[in-house]
Amino acid sequence: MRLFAALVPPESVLDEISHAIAPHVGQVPGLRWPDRATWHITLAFYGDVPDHVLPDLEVRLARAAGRHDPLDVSFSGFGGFSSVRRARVFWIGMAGDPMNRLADSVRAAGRRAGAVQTDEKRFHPHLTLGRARSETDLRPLVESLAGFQGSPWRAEEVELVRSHLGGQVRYESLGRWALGR
Ligand code: 2AM
Repeated sequence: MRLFAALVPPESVLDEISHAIAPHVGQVPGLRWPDRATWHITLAFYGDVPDHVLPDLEVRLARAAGRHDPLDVSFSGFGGFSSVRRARVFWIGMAGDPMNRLADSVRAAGRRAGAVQTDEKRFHPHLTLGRARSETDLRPLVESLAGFQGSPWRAEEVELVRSHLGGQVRYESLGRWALGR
């Protein structure tokens, strides 16, 4: 099964982002806007994991979450991967560098449980808001959203998510573990 670990921001914070991007949704040629119900911040992408790994992964994720305090974070700054000029992914980032240690632990939990690690890119906390099939210049979009600053929120749980690929990607939550307990 295809798995990743994520933080899911509160609805009120997602409302702010929804509101900010609303005038642009559907207006950028080639950019698709995933359904808001799928929005999340990936901490670690595990790729395809054998079913038998799941129980151990859950134990290790619970332990990893327990070792980190809840995180006070906020959304800030829009951008593109691999760059704003040539983007296939449109995202919103986070202020500061607030969750690298947590992401390291969550990634290590997967490695120790035997989850195949396919994501070795440098961790860059973000929430994906749009995807393009070909490289797209998002400078006008990013410029028009400059100045957005999300309200502070507290990340309190790590979520393990299964992604079901298909015409429409669907995410299924397999469990949540509290930070700092
Ligand atoms: P993205 O949003 O930046 O594309 C589920 O696919 C989640 O895992 C997505 O949030 C995705 O990040 C992230 N992810 C990280 N590495 C990935 C990879 N190699 N393939 C697919 N998704 C990946």
